[in-house]
Amino acid sequence: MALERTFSIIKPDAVAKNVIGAIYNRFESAGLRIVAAKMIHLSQQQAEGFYAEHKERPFFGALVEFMTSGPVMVQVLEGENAVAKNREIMGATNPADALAGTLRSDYAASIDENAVHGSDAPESAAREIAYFFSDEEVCSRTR
Ligand code: RTP
Ligand code: MG
Repeated sequence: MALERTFSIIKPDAVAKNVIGAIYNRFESAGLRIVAAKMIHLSQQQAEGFYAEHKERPFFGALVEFMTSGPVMVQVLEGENAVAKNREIMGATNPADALAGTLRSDYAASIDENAVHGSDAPESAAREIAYFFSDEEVCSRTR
C-alpha cells in the first residue's frame, strides 16, 4: 500500500500535561513518521477556520475557546494507512467511549478537552495539512 499522510494536533490540554513526547512515541511505535511539526498558539480566527465545518454546532464556541486556550503541537504523520491508523491510535471522540490504550482513553478528560485531533479522511488531511504547512515544510519521503 502507498504511503499516506494525515494531519494531527496535540491539543492544549495534552500540551499542558507535558505528554507531547509520550504521544509522539505512540505515533512512532505504530509505524507513523513525523514529517513536519511546530508548536503554535492558535488565534481565534485560525481555530474558527480550522473547525469551520462545525460552525453551526452548539459546542462550536466552547471548542474554539478551548483550542485557543494554550499552545498546540501540529504535525503531519506519514505511513501506510495513516489516516485510519491515527484515528485508531486516538480512540473515540468521547474518552468515555475510547478503547483502553488509546490516546484519548489515557490522556483526555472529557469530550470537550480530548487531547488530540486527527484528520477523518485523506481529503480532509490534505486540506488541513495545507492550512498549517507549506509544501516546503513537509519533509515527506514521497517528495
Ligand atoms: P477532532 O476533529 O478534534 O479530531 O475530533 P473528532 O473528529 O473525533 O470529532 P468531531 O466530530 O470532528 O468534533 C470536533 C471536536 O468537537 C468537540 N465535540 N464536542 N459536545 C459534543 O457533542 C461534541 N462533539 C464534538 C470534540 O472536542 C471534538 O474533538
Ligand atoms: Mg473531526
